[in-house]
Amino acid sequence: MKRWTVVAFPLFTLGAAALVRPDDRTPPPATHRVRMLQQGNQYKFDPAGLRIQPGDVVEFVNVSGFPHNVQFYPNRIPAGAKDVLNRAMAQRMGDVAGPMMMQPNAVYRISFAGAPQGTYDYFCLPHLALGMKATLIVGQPGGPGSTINDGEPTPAQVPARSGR
Ligand SMILES: [Cu+2]
Repeated sequence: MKRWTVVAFPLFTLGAAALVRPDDRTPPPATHRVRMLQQGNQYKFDPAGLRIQPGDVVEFVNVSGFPHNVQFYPNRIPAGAKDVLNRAMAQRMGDVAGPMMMQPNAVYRISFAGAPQGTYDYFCLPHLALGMKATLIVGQPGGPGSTINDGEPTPAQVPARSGR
């Protein structure tokens, strides 16, 4: 009887785990990190090209050369993305514009839950003229951000899997 109990418990546990996630083709949300930094006289997002899956979270970390912010181009994000971003972005300065980050190692977190798939171009306002620009692809690239490019990575330059 004792031996039966020892064997049965792990089997039952495996069965329960399988029931919790019946469809394992849908990956759980992942959290990605993008560092905002200064290297010499260059200011950049690292990685400047990031591909995530719908529902994932991106954490922007204030590493050096700040203040930085995360600001999307309203005309270079997928249709329907503006309202989702405005809800997802805390302490905005304006439309799809994150706050100035002043503190070292501060983290600005954006959840892309409910965000449409496509190409999201963004920049750092204080360092826009210095080329601090980036591209985020949610799912598959698409929308105006895929065709308008002025210095940030093109969709073809964004690794298919990055930042996990
Ligand atoms: Cu910056």
